[in-house]
Amino acid sequence: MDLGAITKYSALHAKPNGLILQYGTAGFRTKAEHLDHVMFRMGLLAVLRSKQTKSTIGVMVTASHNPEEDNGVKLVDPLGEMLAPSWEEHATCLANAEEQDMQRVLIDISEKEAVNLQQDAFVVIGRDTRPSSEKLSQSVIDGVTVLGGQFHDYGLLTTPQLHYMVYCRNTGGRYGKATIEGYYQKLSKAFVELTKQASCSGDEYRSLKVDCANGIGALKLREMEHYFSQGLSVQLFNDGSKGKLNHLCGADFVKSHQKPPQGMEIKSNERCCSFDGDADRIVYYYHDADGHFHLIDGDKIATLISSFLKELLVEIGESLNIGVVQTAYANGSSTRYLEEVMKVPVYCTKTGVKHLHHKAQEFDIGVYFEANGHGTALFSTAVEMKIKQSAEQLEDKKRKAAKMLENIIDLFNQAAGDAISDMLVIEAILALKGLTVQQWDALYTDLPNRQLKVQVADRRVISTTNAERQAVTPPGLQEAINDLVKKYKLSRAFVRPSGTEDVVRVYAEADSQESADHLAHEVSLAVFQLAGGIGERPQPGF
Ligand code: 16G
Ligand code: MG
Repeated sequence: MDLGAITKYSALHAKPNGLILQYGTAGFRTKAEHLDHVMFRMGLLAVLRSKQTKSTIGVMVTASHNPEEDNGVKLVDPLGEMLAPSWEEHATCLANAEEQDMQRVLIDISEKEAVNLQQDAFVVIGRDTRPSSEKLSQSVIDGVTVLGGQFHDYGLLTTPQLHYMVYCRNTGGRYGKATIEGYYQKLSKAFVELTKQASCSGDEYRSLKVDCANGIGALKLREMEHYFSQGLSVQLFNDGSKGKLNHLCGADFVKSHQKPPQGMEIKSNERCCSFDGDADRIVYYYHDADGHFHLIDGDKIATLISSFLKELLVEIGESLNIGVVQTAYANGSSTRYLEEVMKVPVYCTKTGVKHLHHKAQEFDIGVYFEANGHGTALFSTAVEMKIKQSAEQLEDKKRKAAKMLENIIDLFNQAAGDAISDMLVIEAILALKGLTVQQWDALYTDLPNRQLKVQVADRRVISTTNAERQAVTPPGLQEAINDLVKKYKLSRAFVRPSGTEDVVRVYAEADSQESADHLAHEVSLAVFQLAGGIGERPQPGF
């Protein structure tokens, strides 16, 4: 390590005095103007991680669904996964070190993690379309080069595309080619082969309206469109040509406001979807003939996908273990439907993709989705091999199912939840099953629900257990929630400190919207009273 050079370059990316940031659920996120030093330092850290794992590491510059003025950065581990927890701690330490402590912190990390500093390092970098992203990714590159790392800058990419590149590079090309064409070709080939099998390929299945949140998804989908146009035609809205990123549009807006994005004209029963700002989330929706808006969120996407996979397995005659992974935010109706009707085992983990991804890896086939639309399906290597063999050997009908499954395995981005890949999987399943968006929606009816935020002096006073469904501290809070929940039918409520904002989140569901709203309000009051609420007491009404 050339400590002199590091000190010199670090001073060019100086940390604002007193600024403390945390590597949160999805990396660092804050106002873009506070991030230059963090980017430089994450370049340094990526080199150390690459040397330690003897693999390519990814660095993605994005703040996903957050406002355009924000930015963020996260590291991608060798198999396309989120950074390992012990390295998240190193990231926080390094980002918060004062200039004069930088050298010591770097040496500490290298020693603790037994990093061989002589080892080569390779880092790949991607960024979203935020105005601040280009300069910030240059700061990452400065960090990489000053520590002697090699790099490839992919420039503009969706977050899942960067995960894909990392995965491809570390598996010797077996997963796919680590180029943007490689990504387009792999997914499109699988999609076109799959949809060729559909007996219903009428107009209804051929077109889809996509709200791209004025983000990177628009650019990439436009580039990719002609690769799969045989199977699907997409009409892009909020493509970044005029509107602001994530403003009144995108998956997060649609899911949290339960209304359509601005800038998209929707006719009744037309199938529409929204990506978020870095295209790793997707939700679907439509207007019925009476003009009512219907949201089809991550839970219903997981249901469609896992049901279809289960059907294919039954057809092939394979009894592989398939599991669905959700979080506490999953609508109670979805969990009930999966367990009782589909007979698929369901597991609940803490919020944050890394927790779901990790759990899903325990199954032959693990389907995971957050209600907010982030998810994918993972297939174990053994399953992939078995399916490939079946596709060669089995007789006609079974072979067809095995072939479909083979295509589906290729179509899912197994490195991360991916709006583009999920969209193509969903479109293929709808066409193959001949399902309209209304029929899909009608699988089950969501329980009415409400989410609220409460401001408290220190959100860390709330700790939870049982995958965030129960509060352990402060004392008395869980008992209070239990008593409130008892007052309503089909009700459930939980609270958790946010991992991305300085607030406590409240979730409630019940048999009617009115009850869900009341319950959420009462729970907010309990949080306010028992967990040190600040500012105005929560008011009823939304
Ligand atoms: C991050 C997570 C997302 C999670 C959300 C929760 C990733 C890539 N993203 O955006 O999965 O749902 O945080 O935010 O892990 P909250 O803790 O503020 O509720
Ligand atoms: Mg995102």
